[in-house]
Amino acid sequence: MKSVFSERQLLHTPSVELSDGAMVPAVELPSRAEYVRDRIREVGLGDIIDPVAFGRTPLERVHAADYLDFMEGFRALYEAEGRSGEAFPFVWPTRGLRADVTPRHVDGLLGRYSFDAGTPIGPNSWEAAKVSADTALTAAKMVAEGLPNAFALCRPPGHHAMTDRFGGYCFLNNAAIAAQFLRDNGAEKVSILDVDYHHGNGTQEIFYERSDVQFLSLHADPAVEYPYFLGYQDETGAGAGEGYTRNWPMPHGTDWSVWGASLDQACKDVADFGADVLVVSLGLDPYEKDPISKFKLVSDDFIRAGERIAKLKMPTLFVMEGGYAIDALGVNCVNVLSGFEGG
Ligand code: Q9C
Ligand code: ZN
Repeated sequence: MKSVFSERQLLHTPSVELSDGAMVPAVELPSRAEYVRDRIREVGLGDIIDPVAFGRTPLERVHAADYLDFMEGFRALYEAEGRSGEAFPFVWPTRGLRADVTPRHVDGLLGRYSFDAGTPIGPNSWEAAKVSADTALTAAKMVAEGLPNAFALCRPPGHHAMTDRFGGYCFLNNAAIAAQFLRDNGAEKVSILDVDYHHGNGTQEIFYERSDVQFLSLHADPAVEYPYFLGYQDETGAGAGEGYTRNWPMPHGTDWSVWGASLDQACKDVADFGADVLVVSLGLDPYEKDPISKFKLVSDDFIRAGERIAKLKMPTLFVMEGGYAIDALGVNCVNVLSGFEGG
Protein backbone atom coordinates (compact mmCIF):
# COMPACT_ATOMS: atom_id res chain seq x y z
CA MET A 1 0.00 0.00 0.00
CA LYS A 2 1.26 3.46 -0.87
CA SER A 3 1.27 6.17 1.79
CA VAL A 4 1.35 9.96 1.62
CA PHE A 5 3.16 12.12 4.20
CA SER A 6 5.21 15.31 4.53
CA GLU A 7 7.49 16.41 7.33
CA ARG A 8 5.84 19.85 7.11
CA GLN A 9 2.96 18.21 9.00
CA LEU A 10 5.31 18.19 12.01
CA LEU A 11 5.27 22.03 12.19
CA HIS A 12 2.26 22.02 14.53
CA THR A 13 3.93 21.54 17.92
CA PRO A 14 1.40 21.95 20.75
CA SER A 15 3.07 21.87 24.17
CA VAL A 16 0.06 22.00 26.50
CA GLU A 17 -3.70 21.64 26.28
CA LEU A 18 -6.59 22.51 28.53
CA SER A 19 -7.92 19.11 29.58
CA ASP A 20 -10.17 18.09 32.45
CA GLY A 21 -9.80 21.49 34.09
CA ALA A 22 -6.02 21.75 33.96
CA MET A 23 -3.18 22.64 31.62
CA VAL A 24 -1.55 19.30 30.86
CA PRO A 25 1.15 18.18 28.39
CA ALA A 26 -0.27 17.93 24.86
CA VAL A 27 -0.74 14.41 23.45
CA GLU A 28 -1.25 15.19 19.76
CA LEU A 29 2.49 15.43 19.15
CA PRO A 30 4.56 15.51 15.94
CA SER A 31 6.33 12.29 16.95
CA ARG A 32 3.03 10.43 16.44
CA ALA A 33 3.48 10.74 12.71
CA GLU A 34 7.16 9.86 12.88
CA TYR A 35 6.41 6.57 14.65
CA VAL A 36 3.91 5.63 11.94
CA ARG A 37 6.27 6.66 9.13
CA ASP A 38 9.11 4.65 10.67
CA ARG A 39 6.91 1.56 11.04
CA ILE A 40 5.80 1.80 7.40
CA ARG A 41 9.49 1.73 6.43
CA GLU A 42 10.32 -1.06 8.90
CA VAL A 43 7.74 -3.49 7.51
CA GLY A 44 8.15 -2.31 3.90
CA LEU A 45 4.46 -1.48 3.52
CA GLY A 46 5.15 0.56 0.37
CA ASP A 47 6.38 3.90 -0.93
CA ILE A 48 5.79 7.09 1.03
CA ILE A 49 4.91 9.87 -1.38
CA ASP A 50 5.04 13.66 -0.83
CA PRO A 51 1.69 15.44 -0.90
CA VAL A 52 0.86 17.83 -3.74
CA ALA A 53 -0.55 21.28 -2.88
CA PHE A 54 -4.25 21.45 -3.87
CA GLY A 55 -4.83 25.02 -2.74
CA ARG A 56 -8.02 26.35 -1.24
CA THR A 57 -10.71 25.09 -3.64
CA PRO A 58 -11.14 21.53 -2.25
CA LEU A 59 -11.11 22.92 1.32
CA GLU A 60 -13.99 25.28 0.43
CA ARG A 61 -16.08 22.31 -0.69
CA VAL A 62 -16.31 21.32 2.99
CA HIS A 63 -15.39 24.34 5.12
CA ALA A 64 -16.92 27.83 5.21
CA ALA A 65 -14.92 30.53 3.42
CA ASP A 66 -15.01 32.81 6.49
CA TYR A 67 -13.59 29.99 8.64
CA LEU A 68 -10.71 29.47 6.20
CA ASP A 69 -10.12 33.26 6.16
CA PHE A 70 -10.05 33.27 9.97
CA MET A 71 -7.52 30.42 10.13
CA GLU A 72 -5.38 31.99 7.39
CA GLY A 73 -5.18 35.39 9.09
CA PHE A 74 -5.39 34.40 12.73
CA ARG A 75 -1.74 34.40 13.80
CA ALA A 76 -1.04 37.84 12.32
CA LEU A 77 -4.04 39.25 14.18
CA TYR A 78 -3.05 37.48 17.40
CA GLU A 79 0.51 38.74 17.26
CA ALA A 80 -0.67 42.28 16.38
CA GLU A 81 -2.66 42.10 19.63
CA GLY A 82 0.68 41.59 21.41
CA ARG A 83 0.13 37.91 22.06
CA SER A 84 2.63 35.12 21.44
CA GLY A 85 2.82 31.39 22.04
CA GLU A 86 -0.15 29.07 21.72
CA ALA A 87 -3.64 30.54 21.39
CA PHE A 88 -6.59 29.07 23.31
CA PRO A 89 -10.27 30.00 23.00
CA PHE A 90 -12.17 30.46 26.24
CA VAL A 91 -15.58 31.97 25.47
CA TRP A 92 -18.21 30.57 23.10
CA PRO A 93 -21.60 31.66 21.72
CA THR A 94 -23.50 29.03 23.69
CA ARG A 95 -27.31 28.99 24.24
CA GLY A 96 -28.67 32.44 24.95
CA LEU A 97 -25.74 34.25 23.34
CA ARG A 98 -25.66 35.45 19.75
CA ALA A 99 -24.38 32.90 17.24
CA ASP A 100 -25.01 35.31 14.34
CA VAL A 101 -22.30 37.84 15.14
CA THR A 102 -18.60 37.65 14.34
CA PRO A 103 -16.60 39.70 16.84
CA ARG A 104 -13.47 41.55 15.71
CA HIS A 105 -11.31 40.83 18.77
CA VAL A 106 -9.05 37.74 18.67
CA ASP A 107 -10.67 36.21 21.74
CA GLY A 108 -14.13 36.66 20.25
CA LEU A 109 -12.99 35.20 16.95
CA LEU A 110 -11.36 32.23 18.68
CA GLY A 111 -14.68 31.43 20.37
CA ARG A 112 -16.70 31.98 17.19
CA TYR A 113 -14.56 29.52 15.20
CA SER A 114 -13.97 26.74 17.75
CA PHE A 115 -15.92 24.39 19.99
CA ASP A 116 -13.35 23.44 22.65
CA ALA A 117 -10.31 24.75 24.53
CA GLY A 118 -8.13 21.70 23.90
CA THR A 119 -6.81 22.69 20.48
CA PRO A 120 -4.06 25.31 20.66
CA ILE A 121 -3.10 27.31 17.57
CA GLY A 122 0.65 27.85 17.37
CA PRO A 123 2.64 29.89 14.80
CA ASN A 124 2.74 27.04 12.25
CA SER A 125 -0.39 25.06 13.10
CA TRP A 126 -2.32 26.28 10.06
CA GLU A 127 0.55 25.44 7.72
CA ALA A 128 0.71 21.89 9.16
CA ALA A 129 -3.09 21.53 8.95
CA LYS A 130 -3.11 22.55 5.28
CA VAL A 131 -0.36 20.07 4.45
CA SER A 132 -2.25 17.36 6.37
CA ALA A 133 -5.32 18.07 4.19
CA ASP A 134 -3.10 17.97 1.08
CA THR A 135 -1.89 14.56 2.25
CA ALA A 136 -5.50 13.32 2.36
CA LEU A 137 -6.25 14.90 -1.03
CA THR A 138 -3.14 13.44 -2.67
CA ALA A 139 -4.05 9.95 -1.44
CA ALA A 140 -7.69 10.49 -2.50
CA LYS A 141 -6.54 11.48 -5.99
CA MET A 142 -4.50 8.28 -6.24
CA VAL A 143 -7.64 6.25 -5.42
CA ALA A 144 -9.80 8.39 -7.76
CA GLU A 145 -7.32 7.58 -10.52
CA GLY A 146 -7.67 3.85 -9.99
CA LEU A 147 -5.33 2.78 -7.23
CA PRO A 148 -7.28 0.21 -5.15
CA ASN A 149 -6.16 1.69 -1.82
CA ALA A 150 -3.93 4.28 -0.17
CA PHE A 151 -2.96 5.55 3.27
CA ALA A 152 -2.97 9.25 4.11
CA LEU A 153 -0.70 9.71 7.13
CA CYS A 154 -2.59 12.77 8.28
CA ARG A 155 -1.47 14.76 11.28
CA PRO A 156 -2.85 16.97 12.71
CA PRO A 157 -6.02 14.85 12.59
CA GLY A 158 -9.34 16.02 11.16
CA HIS A 159 -12.58 14.27 12.13
CA HIS A 160 -13.61 16.72 14.90
CA ALA A 161 -13.24 19.77 12.63
CA MET A 162 -16.67 21.11 11.64
CA THR A 163 -17.77 23.32 8.74
CA ASP A 164 -16.63 26.47 10.54
CA ARG A 165 -15.09 25.38 13.85
CA PHE A 166 -11.84 23.77 15.02
CA GLY A 167 -11.54 21.51 18.06
CA GLY A 168 -10.47 18.06 19.26
CA TYR A 169 -6.92 18.63 17.92
CA CYS A 170 -8.43 19.18 14.45
CA PHE A 171 -8.45 22.22 12.13
CA LEU A 172 -9.37 20.82 8.71
CA ASN A 173 -11.52 17.72 8.29
CA ASN A 174 -9.12 15.66 6.19
CA ALA A 175 -11.46 12.68 5.74
CA ALA A 176 -14.43 14.89 4.79
CA ILE A 177 -12.30 16.89 2.35
CA ALA A 178 -11.06 13.63 0.79
CA ALA A 179 -14.61 12.18 0.62
CA GLN A 180 -15.92 15.33 -1.08
CA PHE A 181 -12.96 15.28 -3.49
CA LEU A 182 -13.83 11.68 -4.39
CA ARG A 183 -17.45 12.75 -5.00
CA ASP A 184 -16.22 15.56 -7.24
CA ASN A 185 -13.96 13.20 -9.18
CA GLY A 186 -16.13 10.33 -10.27
CA ALA A 187 -17.62 8.64 -7.19
CA GLU A 188 -21.43 8.77 -7.05
CA LYS A 189 -21.53 7.64 -3.44
CA VAL A 190 -18.91 7.53 -0.68
CA SER A 191 -18.98 5.70 2.66
CA ILE A 192 -17.02 7.03 5.63
CA LEU A 193 -16.28 4.52 8.38
CA ASP A 194 -14.90 6.27 11.48
CA VAL A 195 -13.21 3.91 13.96
CA ASP A 196 -11.52 6.56 16.13
CA TYR A 197 -12.27 6.20 19.87
CA HIS A 198 -13.98 9.61 19.81
CA HIS A 199 -17.11 10.39 17.82
CA GLY A 200 -16.35 12.13 14.52
CA ASN A 201 -18.66 15.06 15.21
CA GLY A 202 -17.20 17.22 12.45
CA THR A 203 -17.62 14.63 9.72
CA GLN A 204 -21.14 13.86 10.91
CA GLU A 205 -22.13 17.54 10.87
CA ILE A 206 -20.66 18.11 7.41
CA PHE A 207 -22.62 15.28 5.77
CA TYR A 208 -25.67 15.07 8.08
CA GLU A 209 -28.24 16.14 5.49
CA ARG A 210 -26.75 14.29 2.54
CA SER A 211 -27.68 10.96 1.02
CA ASP A 212 -24.57 10.66 -1.19
CA VAL A 213 -22.08 10.34 1.68
CA GLN A 214 -22.79 7.75 4.35
CA PHE A 215 -21.25 8.33 7.78
CA LEU A 216 -20.80 5.46 10.25
CA SER A 217 -18.98 5.88 13.56
CA LEU A 218 -17.78 3.45 16.25
CA HIS A 219 -16.83 5.31 19.43
CA ALA A 220 -17.04 5.74 23.19
CA ASP A 221 -20.48 6.71 24.50
CA PRO A 222 -20.56 10.54 24.40
CA ALA A 223 -22.60 10.52 27.62
CA VAL A 224 -19.28 9.72 29.35
CA GLU A 225 -16.63 10.72 26.81
CA TYR A 226 -15.47 13.58 24.60
CA PRO A 227 -16.98 15.18 22.51
CA TYR A 228 -20.02 14.74 24.85
CA PHE A 229 -22.49 16.67 22.68
CA LEU A 230 -22.77 14.49 19.57
CA GLY A 231 -22.51 10.82 18.64
CA TYR A 232 -25.62 9.36 20.30
CA GLN A 233 -27.47 6.43 18.79
CA ASP A 234 -30.56 8.45 17.88
CA GLU A 235 -28.60 10.64 15.45
CA THR A 236 -29.41 9.08 12.08
CA GLY A 237 -29.24 11.99 9.63
CA ALA A 238 -31.76 14.69 8.69
CA GLY A 239 -33.74 15.69 5.62
CA ALA A 240 -32.36 13.97 2.53
CA GLY A 241 -29.68 12.51 4.81
CA GLU A 242 -32.13 10.62 7.04
CA GLY A 243 -30.81 7.09 7.47
CA TYR A 244 -27.33 7.84 6.11
CA THR A 245 -25.68 8.50 9.49
CA ARG A 246 -25.33 5.74 12.05
CA ASN A 247 -23.58 5.70 15.43
CA TRP A 248 -22.33 2.88 17.62
CA PRO A 249 -21.63 4.43 21.05
CA MET A 250 -19.98 1.84 23.29
CA PRO A 251 -19.25 1.77 27.04
CA HIS A 252 -15.92 2.26 28.74
CA GLY A 253 -14.10 -1.07 28.91
CA THR A 254 -15.20 -2.13 25.43
CA ASP A 255 -12.94 -4.85 23.99
CA TRP A 256 -12.85 -6.68 20.66
CA SER A 257 -15.87 -8.87 21.47
CA VAL A 258 -18.12 -5.80 21.49
CA TRP A 259 -16.13 -3.52 19.18
CA GLY A 260 -15.67 -6.21 16.52
CA ALA A 261 -19.42 -6.91 16.56
CA SER A 262 -20.13 -3.20 15.98
CA LEU A 263 -17.56 -3.18 13.17
CA ASP A 264 -19.39 -6.12 11.59
CA GLN A 265 -22.68 -4.21 11.70
CA ALA A 266 -21.09 -1.08 10.27
CA CYS A 267 -19.44 -3.07 7.48
CA LYS A 268 -22.80 -4.61 6.64
CA ASP A 269 -24.23 -1.08 6.31
CA VAL A 270 -21.33 -0.12 4.05
CA ALA A 271 -22.00 -3.14 1.83
CA ASP A 272 -25.75 -2.36 1.68
CA PHE A 273 -25.12 1.29 0.74
CA GLY A 274 -23.04 0.20 -2.27
CA ALA A 275 -20.72 3.22 -2.50
CA ASP A 276 -17.96 3.50 -5.10
CA VAL A 277 -15.30 4.12 -2.48
CA LEU A 278 -14.72 3.78 1.25
CA VAL A 279 -12.91 6.34 3.41
CA VAL A 280 -11.75 4.99 6.77
CA SER A 281 -11.18 7.57 9.51
CA LEU A 282 -8.46 5.55 11.16
CA GLY A 283 -8.07 6.43 14.82
CA LEU A 284 -5.83 4.09 16.78
CA ASP A 285 -7.04 5.34 20.17
CA PRO A 286 -9.41 2.39 20.89
CA TYR A 287 -6.10 0.76 21.99
CA GLU A 288 -5.93 -0.58 25.55
CA LYS A 289 -2.84 1.45 26.48
CA ASP A 290 -3.96 4.73 24.93
CA PRO A 291 -3.57 7.45 27.59
CA ILE A 292 -6.91 9.17 26.83
CA SER A 293 -9.05 6.14 25.94
CA LYS A 294 -10.97 3.58 27.96
CA PHE A 295 -11.40 0.95 25.25
CA LYS A 296 -9.43 -2.28 25.39
CA LEU A 297 -8.37 -3.26 21.87
CA VAL A 298 -5.02 -5.08 21.75
CA SER A 299 -2.49 -4.64 18.95
CA ASP A 300 -3.57 -7.84 17.15
CA ASP A 301 -7.18 -6.62 17.09
CA PHE A 302 -6.09 -3.93 14.66
CA ILE A 303 -5.02 -6.67 12.21
CA ARG A 304 -8.49 -8.17 12.52
CA ALA A 305 -10.08 -4.78 11.89
CA GLY A 306 -8.05 -4.40 8.68
CA GLU A 307 -9.03 -7.91 7.57
CA ARG A 308 -12.72 -7.18 8.18
CA ILE A 309 -12.60 -3.96 6.16
CA ALA A 310 -10.81 -5.78 3.32
CA LYS A 311 -13.75 -8.19 3.03
CA LEU A 312 -15.79 -5.30 1.63
CA LYS A 313 -13.59 -5.46 -1.47
CA MET A 314 -13.96 -1.75 -2.10
CA PRO A 315 -11.51 0.93 -3.21
CA THR A 316 -10.39 2.18 0.19
CA LEU A 317 -8.69 5.32 1.44
CA PHE A 318 -7.32 5.21 4.99
CA VAL A 319 -6.98 8.61 6.68
CA MET A 320 -5.20 8.71 10.03
CA GLU A 321 -7.05 10.35 12.93
CA GLY A 322 -6.21 9.99 16.65
CA GLY A 323 -4.08 7.57 18.70
CA TYR A 324 -1.85 8.73 21.54
CA ALA A 325 -0.04 5.65 22.83
CA ILE A 326 2.84 7.05 20.83
CA ASP A 327 5.33 4.17 20.98
CA ALA A 328 2.66 1.65 19.89
CA LEU A 329 1.03 3.91 17.29
CA GLY A 330 3.22 2.77 14.39
CA VAL A 331 2.59 -0.91 15.08
CA ASN A 332 -1.17 -0.49 15.61
CA CYS A 333 -1.68 1.71 12.56
CA VAL A 334 0.35 -0.49 10.22
CA ASN A 335 -1.39 -3.57 11.69
CA VAL A 336 -4.68 -2.27 10.24
CA LEU A 337 -3.07 -1.60 6.86
CA SER A 338 -1.24 -4.96 6.75
CA GLY A 339 -4.37 -6.76 7.94
CA PHE A 340 -6.25 -5.08 5.10
CA GLU A 341 -3.65 -6.11 2.53
CA GLY A 342 -3.55 -9.68 3.79
CA GLY A 343 -7.35 -9.94 4.22
N1 Q9C B 1 -8.45 14.09 29.18
C1 Q9C B 1 -8.80 12.86 18.32
O1 Q9C B 1 -8.63 11.73 18.73
N2 Q9C B 1 -9.86 15.89 24.93
N3 Q9C B 1 -9.12 13.87 19.14
C2 Q9C B 1 -9.36 14.77 25.62
C3 Q9C B 1 -8.55 13.89 27.76
C4 Q9C B 1 -9.90 15.92 23.51
C5 Q9C B 1 -9.30 13.64 20.54
C6 Q9C B 1 -9.30 15.02 27.09
C7 Q9C B 1 -9.77 14.63 22.77
C8 Q9C B 1 -9.71 14.87 21.29
C9 Q9C B 1 -8.60 13.19 16.89
ZN1 ZN C 1 -9.80 10.11 18.99
